[in-house]
Amino acid sequence: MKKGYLSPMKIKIYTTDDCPYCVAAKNLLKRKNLAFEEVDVSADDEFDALVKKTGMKTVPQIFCDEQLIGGFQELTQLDREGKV
Ligand SMILES: N[C@@H](CCC(=O)N[C@@H](CS)C(=O)NCC(=O)O)C(=O)O
Repeated sequence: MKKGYLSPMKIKIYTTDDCPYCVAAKNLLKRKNLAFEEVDVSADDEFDALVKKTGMKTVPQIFCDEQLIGGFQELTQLDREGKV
């Protein structure tokens, strides 16, 4: 991945309320001036549907151009590598 890799991509972040990692991920994206769409999956059935789709059991779940890149930790790692 090259620098600024995420900027031309469509970023979608699945969140729940009361989720500090979600807030942190959104803050990082905002700091980088990256536009994103937030999908709140606080409702149990919505969260369960997401887990069924991705196999990932935590939020946030961050997609770039429909591809799951991971959660806050993975986003932070990309940032550390200068790729966000
Ligand atoms: N390693 C994950 C941790 C995310 C995480 O623990 N999120 C919490 C909400 S803030 C969660 O989904 N907890 C539910 C669980 O662990 O089952 C990341 O960096 O995104």
